[in-house]
Order: sequence, then structure tokens, then C-alpha cells
Amino acid sequence: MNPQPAPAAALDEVQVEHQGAVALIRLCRPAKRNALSDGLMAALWQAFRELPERTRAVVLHGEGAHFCAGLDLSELRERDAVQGLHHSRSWHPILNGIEFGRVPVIAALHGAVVGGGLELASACHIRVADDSAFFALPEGSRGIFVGGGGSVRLPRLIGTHRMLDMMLTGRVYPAAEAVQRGFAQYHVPEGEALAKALALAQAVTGNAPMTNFALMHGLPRIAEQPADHSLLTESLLAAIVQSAPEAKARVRAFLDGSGPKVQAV
Ligand code: 1HE
Repeated sequence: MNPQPAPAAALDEVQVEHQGAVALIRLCRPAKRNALSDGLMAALWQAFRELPERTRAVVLHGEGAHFCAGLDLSELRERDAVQGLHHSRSWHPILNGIEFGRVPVIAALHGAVVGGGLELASACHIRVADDSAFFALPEGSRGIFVGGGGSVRLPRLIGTHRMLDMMLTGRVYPAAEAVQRGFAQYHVPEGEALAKALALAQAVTGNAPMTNFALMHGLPRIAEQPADHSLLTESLLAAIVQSAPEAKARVRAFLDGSGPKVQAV
């Protein structure tokens, strides 16, 4: 099911700023802790779809004290089962569009990263959590279920047993432990997630676009294939990526001494 166009009232709830090849996409509904209403989701979808050609990476972040409080529960009150099914299905192309879009997405996380907010973060490619971030799936205590791809993406990140525990018991993971458990790849001091995400995004824009594309689209699918199929997919991607003129130029630069060396950090 395709998402609906964003209503005019929701367009301001997602703001886009460009810094060179990086687009910063900001959830801007702080009074409601960036809760994901239908309008906000449609605006998010539109922001990703309308990224200009020059964009090579995205940073996704939230305004106010929290990244995102998840599904807008006020919209859930009146939904029946059929509407619930369609609602969940309407999130899937939006989050798939982020995971399998044109450019890598780095999430800068702070405060609440809960419910649908965690599902949104898990569709991104890199997650940076500052020390204020906390991760939870309150769906269990609200009598509902995940519906934005969380049952697919989260077990891959953190394991089925951990997700099950979070939903059964309401367990909340603070940032430091969350990073150890795979919720995010980076842990930074409070207030520094956006700057770190931006620096990572800038590094990402320096890669050959075809390599980034192969990583985003190839790796998750290779992980789902039987090993024998995966190896063929890997070889096909390797062949295509290395045949690009940009790849040849980068390898030549290293061999003639002008390309960067790998350095210990
Ligand atoms: C909301 C929402 C929301 C805040 N939907 N309105 N998600 C949750 O179960 C998390 C619910 N939210 C919270 O636990 C807390 O709001 C927070 C920990 C995120 C933040 O606490 P705090 O003290 O900073 O804010 P607050 O006072 O609780 O909320 C401020 C306002 O935002 C308040 O509205 P107001 O009109 O009274 O000012 C809240 O009602 C509103 N608000 N969160 C609607 N989520 C695809 S399926 C996904 C399923 C899910 O995501 S379920 C998990 C839902």
C-alpha cells in the first residue's frame, strides 16, 4: 500500500537542510515528542523521495529532548482491525524506502528512541546514540504489537530473545548498554550525536556511490540468502562495483602513492 501524500499541515513537521552532499532530515514535532502521526510519516516519505541528486548521505534526527516517541497513540484510538492492517502496511514502504533508498542514512539518537521510533531508527544504516538515549518497545504494555517492520529488523540487530524480553517486560536499555547490545554502532556524550552523525555522513559521501549502493542493497539481502546464492551475489556485486571508472581511478591513485592509506586510530 502506497503512503498518502503529506497534508499541508504536516509538511513543517519534517524539515530538510542541505550541507553540501549531506541532507539533514529533522523530525519537528517536539511538543508531541516527535510522535509519528500519519501526516508526519507522509512528510518523512516525501522528504526522502524529494532528495536532490547531489545528496550522497542523510542524517536523520529529532528536534527537542527526544528522537521519537513512536506511533502517535492518539490516532490509534479509533482504528479497527482492517484500518490497523492498512496502517501497518503503509509504514512498510516508507521504512523500506529509507533502508533500500539511494543513499545511506545515519540516525542521530537522543532521549526516547521507543516503539515506532526504534523501528524508524532500525531502518537506518548507522545509528549514533548520545548518552541521553534510551531504547524501549512499550507496545507490550499498550496492548499492541510492532507494525513498522520492527519484528523483521530488530531481531537482526539485537536478537529475537532481547526483543521478546523488551516487549514482554517493558525493559528499557540505556545508551551505554544499548550500544554494547547492537542497537547503535556509536556512543557519544550527551548533545554530540548530531555532530558525530554529520561527520560520519561526510565520510560516507567520500565513497564511490556504487560501493555505498552495493553495501546498502546487497549486504542485507546476502544475509538472507542461502550461502551458495550469497556467494554468487557477492561475486556479481564485486564485479559490477569494481568495473566503475571511479573504482579504477581510486585503485590507481593508491598504487601511484596518491591515494589514502589505512591508518590506525
Ligand atoms: C504522545 C506520544 C505518543 C508523547 N503518541 N502523543 N509510544 C509510547 O508508548 C511512548 C509514549 N511516550 C512516552 O512514554 C513519553 O511521552 C516520553 C518518554 C517519550 C517523553 O516523556 P515526556 O515527559 O518528555 O513527555 P510527555 O509529557 O509524556 O508528552 C508530551 C506530550 O506528547 C503529551 O501531550 P500533551 O498534549 O499532554 O502535551 C503526550 O501525550 C504527547 N506524546 N508520546 C501521542 N507516542 C507502527 S507500530 C508502532 C507502535 C508504537 O510505536 S507503540 C509505542 C508508542
